[in-house]
Amino acid sequence: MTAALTPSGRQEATIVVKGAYSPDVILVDHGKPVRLSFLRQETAACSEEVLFPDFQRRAQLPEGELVPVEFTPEQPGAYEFTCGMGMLRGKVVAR
Ligand SMILES: [Cu+2]
Repeated sequence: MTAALTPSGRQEATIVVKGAYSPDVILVDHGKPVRLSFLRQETAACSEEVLFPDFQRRAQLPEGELVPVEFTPEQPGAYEFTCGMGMLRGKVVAR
């Protein structure tokens, strides 16, 4: 899916975490800030943390809480995010 552009110029999307990331591919424009809000709808320990290694971001995802993760992809490319064990995977594609 394509992230929604807000009036402030930020690109936003909500990602549900339940056995997988949904959506698991988010399209954005490079050079503009991105905010992904994670909503974890399960208690499986696997998904309790999300990592964005390319942006040095990580976040704990308490069940039922909307947790924002912000970064700016300065270059076009595909940037992976995973759970703490690397089992769940998604990516941000910046064009
Ligand atoms: Cu995991």
